[in-house]
Amino acid sequence: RAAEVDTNGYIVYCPCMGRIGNQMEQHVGAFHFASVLGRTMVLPPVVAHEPTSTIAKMTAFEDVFQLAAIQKHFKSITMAEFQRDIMPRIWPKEERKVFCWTPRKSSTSSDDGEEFSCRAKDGNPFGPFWDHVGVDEFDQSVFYGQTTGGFNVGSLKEKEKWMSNYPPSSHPVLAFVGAPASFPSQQKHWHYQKHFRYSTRITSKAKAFIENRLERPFVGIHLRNDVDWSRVCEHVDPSRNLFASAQCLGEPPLDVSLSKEICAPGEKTILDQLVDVVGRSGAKSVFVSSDRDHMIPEINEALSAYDVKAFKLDDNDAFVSLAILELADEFIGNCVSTFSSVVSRSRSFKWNKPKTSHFWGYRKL
Ligand code: GFB
Repeated sequence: RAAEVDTNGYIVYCPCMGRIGNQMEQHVGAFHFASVLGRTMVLPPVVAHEPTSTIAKMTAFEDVFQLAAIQKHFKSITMAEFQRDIMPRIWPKEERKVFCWTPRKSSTSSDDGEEFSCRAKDGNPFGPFWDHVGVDEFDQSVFYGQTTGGFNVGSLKEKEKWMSNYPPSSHPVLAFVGAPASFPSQQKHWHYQKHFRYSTRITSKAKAFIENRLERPFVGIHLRNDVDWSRVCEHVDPSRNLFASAQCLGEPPLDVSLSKEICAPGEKTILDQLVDVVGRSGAKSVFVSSDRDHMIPEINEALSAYDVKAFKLDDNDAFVSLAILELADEFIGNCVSTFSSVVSRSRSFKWNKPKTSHFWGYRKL
């Protein structure tokens, strides 16, 4: 059955910045924005950057998340339905505007003639994303930063600006070059994470791994230790949040300083803290998720007195890892990493009884 047109309009955006964690940080704000404006969200694909390809890979939203759980709370439509049923009716080729905060400079040319454009299709993943949506080109760029004060539609005034500047009657589709949301996410939007439930494929793999390989209670840990991460941690400033660090430090002014040890914990910090959590929780196994070094031998050695062993996935599937970590009895994550923040938000908001999270190198005062 063809989807009906929503006369309140649609929002479509490219999750063009960062990977899974970065994208989720922005989704929680963007879904809030769509709700406040009363528009239907076109469910964005997960954009992945694979080392073997120069073109980003798009995975349909509904292959990763449960549609029913999202649609129970948000007016939303799959990208496929939007393309098939909505685009031809309300968003014809010659009327496609694209929204960005300010004009974007070309990354490849110094062509001044085109300076005032969103350059929505310029570069990867921008070009591949709009190709995926089925947009060959946009007819006009709209710089909403000049007119609306942003996508912080917390106040009625901001909402009214959006409604009066871009009413659904003349702007049925608000298409954004990047997520209409702040990065990192705002604490007041974290609860939206509960509606992002993993698809049956992912959940059943996670549950099977827990059942077959782990013994409860188990501690799930996230070790973010690939080489790109040490470069991030060079930017640690003790008095400021970095990426997702509000998940442990809260909003400024910070009570505890951000440190290199919180961002890139050393082996001693990791093993001492893990032994402590295992000891206090009576855990019987450990699940390790990592982008590089899972430290399985080191962990097994450190936990030998407890007769507790560490396990990792055979295929290192990132979404299955996230699904296992949110189900863990205890979780120790990286406070700065947005990959860890997906887990901590899920643990806080997805379950009837909230699950707490610990962070490497960080102790609550
Ligand atoms: O998710 P993400 O934006 O979080 O990017 P950070 C990290 C990516 O690394 C994930 C992989 O999306 C995964 O592809 N990764 C990290 C993992 N941890 C794991 C893991 O435990 N298991 C698996 N399978 N994969 C920042 C980004 O990463 O890193 C910034 O936010 C920037 O955009 C910076 O790229 C260097 O916040 O951790």
